[in-house]
Amino acid sequence: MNDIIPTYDVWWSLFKLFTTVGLVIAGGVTLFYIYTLFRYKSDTTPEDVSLREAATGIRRILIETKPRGVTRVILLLTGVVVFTLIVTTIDETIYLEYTPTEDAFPVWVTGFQFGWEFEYEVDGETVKTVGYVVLPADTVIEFKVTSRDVFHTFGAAEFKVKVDAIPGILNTMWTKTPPEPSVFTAYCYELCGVGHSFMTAKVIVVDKDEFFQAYNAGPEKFKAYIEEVAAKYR
Ligand SMILES: [Cu+2]
Repeated sequence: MNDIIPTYDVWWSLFKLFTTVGLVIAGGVTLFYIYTLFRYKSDTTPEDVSLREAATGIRRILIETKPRGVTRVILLLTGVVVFTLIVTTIDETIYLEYTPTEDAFPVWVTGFQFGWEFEYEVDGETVKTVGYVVLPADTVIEFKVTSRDVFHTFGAAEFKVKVDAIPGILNTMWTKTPPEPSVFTAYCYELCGVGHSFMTAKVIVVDKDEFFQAYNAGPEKFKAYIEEVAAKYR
């Protein structure tokens, strides 16, 4: 399970790739623009050409000019850049879509107007929390997400992934929790009514050993443990 790249690392690698390519191209285009401003500065005064003639001229150039020389190179470069970005993104998207291990820890999530309910399966019994979820650190989690009323979207900025919560449909989303205990907030990412902005849930990431010790002690002990943890953050 340790060789699994967390969803937030995948996101950052894509972010850096797109930002770098974007900045390089923006820099090149800006320099080229400044160069052409001076290089092809017109000697004629604006009064020489009427607006109507100028418009016709530009349209004619766009229609009649066949790509050649520098234009071809630019088109080829654009093609290469776009193709590379598409290929990289498909690769990463498939990775994010696919749950990387069957050992992922399952948590059921139900959205409602306006909050989140979480369910754990402990020894065949269901342990429920509302408004918060306690998760083990450094663990692959599989969220099984649905809704009991309207469309919502479950996610947290720290995970860098989100998934639709739709009544009657069980969507899944995987993520890997941070290596150290931490607390952050999950949000609803789809406008779902007047209370949408307040539709949050506290995500409490705790020590992995401590979590599984409580989890393996059975439903009663586990429920007491997560309630005790949550009480610290009220
Ligand atoms: Cu919502």
